[in-house]
Amino acid sequence: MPRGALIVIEGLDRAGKTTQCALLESRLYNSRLIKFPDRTTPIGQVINTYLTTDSDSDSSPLLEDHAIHLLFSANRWEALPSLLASLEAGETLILDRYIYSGIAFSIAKGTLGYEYARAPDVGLPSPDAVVFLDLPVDVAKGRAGFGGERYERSDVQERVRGCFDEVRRREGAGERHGWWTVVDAGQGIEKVAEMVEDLAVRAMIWAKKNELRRIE
Ligand code: Z5A
Ligand code: MG
Repeated sequence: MPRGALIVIEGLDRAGKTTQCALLESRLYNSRLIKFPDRTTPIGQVINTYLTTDSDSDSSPLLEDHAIHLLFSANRWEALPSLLASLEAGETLILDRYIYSGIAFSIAKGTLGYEYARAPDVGLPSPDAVVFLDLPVDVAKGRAGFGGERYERSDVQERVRGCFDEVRRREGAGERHGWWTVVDAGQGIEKVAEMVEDLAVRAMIWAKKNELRRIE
């Protein structure tokens, strides 16, 4: 049986990642959606406390930047057996954020270098397609839910947007031309969904003919 495709949806806050992942899962036969961070595991619960607490306190001391970065990566590694089982069983895996959020959000702090930030994810499965939903921060601010968590501030989001540009330049290049696509997330939900579905179908065709790679 051919392996399943690994499709990653990335983007800034409120770009519509979760909306699009759910739509894609509902439209693709034999697909499975996983969101990172997975806040349900013990590691994920530490991450959740970090994200939902905006300052140092006795009940929740601020985690050092490298330490929280490694926990985000550990949260992906703990999902590895399940990711591989799905792909081997031929399921299309849709990931709502992945290592690229990990790199961009951490390097935006200015305390971690690019190579340090990407190193802990080396060895994880490499996506067959990355769809980056791009949205100006001032548009994202107008969408429901912006502002509730640690990174949901305009200055942070602006820095992260610049860091995602660097991630796209460094990770999206190479011989697999077109595997990283930037989609204008300011369009209507259905319009974006059609583009995402088209990219997903191409990734599924690619995955049938090519072995799964690992992040190198
Ligand atoms: N993080 C990290 O630091 N390191 C890591 O390794 C990883 C993550 C994996 C987790 O956030 C935080 O962790 C995140 C990065 C960091 N911090 N920030 N910022 P999360 O993923 O759990 O965040 P969330 O609460 O799910 O928000 P989100 O993912 O940023 O939003 P979204 O999924 O992109 O958007 P949405 O929920 O689909 O849509 C938002 C609203 O907009 C909703 O009302 C929709 O109906 C509406 N919407 C969606 N699409 C459209 C269009 N096209 N037009 C108009 N309105 C729309
Ligand atoms: Mg989301």
